[in-house]
Amino acid sequence: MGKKAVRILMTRFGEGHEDALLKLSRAFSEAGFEVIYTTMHDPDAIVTAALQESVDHIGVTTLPGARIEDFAKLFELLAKKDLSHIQVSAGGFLEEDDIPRIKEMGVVEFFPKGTTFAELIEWSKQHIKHTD
Ligand code: B12
Repeated sequence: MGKKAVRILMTRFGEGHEDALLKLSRAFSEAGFEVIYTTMHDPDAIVTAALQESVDHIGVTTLPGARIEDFAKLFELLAKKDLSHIQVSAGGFLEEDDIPRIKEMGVVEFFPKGTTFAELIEWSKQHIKHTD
């Protein structure tokens, strides 16, 4: 009681596939997280939203066809705005070789297609924490 919910910004790289974003947002919300949902997909806009909303975590879906450069830009902007404490997780569809690359950049975990919502929520409850 009285404990502030952990805030997650749910977003995407690329256009379309809003349904997945909505389903994910709903699952996180039902699991007790406070979800800020945005369909913006530009790293600049995402970092601005993360700052304004004081989020603890950013979840990115790559289903719409994310580019590896988007992740590089996201981490560059987070560092520039002193927001490197915000962790980033991602999931969806990505070339196998790109998964270790985004993890090197700073993505804490990547959830490929086939991950169940139960697995996702279990991981999130253990790993997504308050940053303040
Ligand atoms: C539904 C769907 C559509 C619908 C979208 C409807 C809508 N309004 O959202 C429609 C038919 C419109 C569509 C269109 C297109 N689609 Co489509 N679509 C799909 C489909 C069948 C399901 C996606 C979905 O909603 N999944 C529901 C989510 C919740 O489940 P999930 O994918 O299993 O995700 C799990 C994990 O990956 C993980 N996860 C996913 N994201 C995230 C994010 C975070 C933060 C976390 C923690 C976890 C996580 O959690 C989920 C649960 O465990 C997939 C194929 C498939 N079977 O997956 C293709 C797919 C995503 N589409 C694809 C493509 C190519 C397209 C089109 C470009 C096709 C075309 N040539 O026109 C267009 C693009 C449209 C656009 N730009 O607007 C490709 C994407 C390839 C890529 N990214 O490089 C896919 C993979 C199909 C394929 N195998 O080629 N599509």
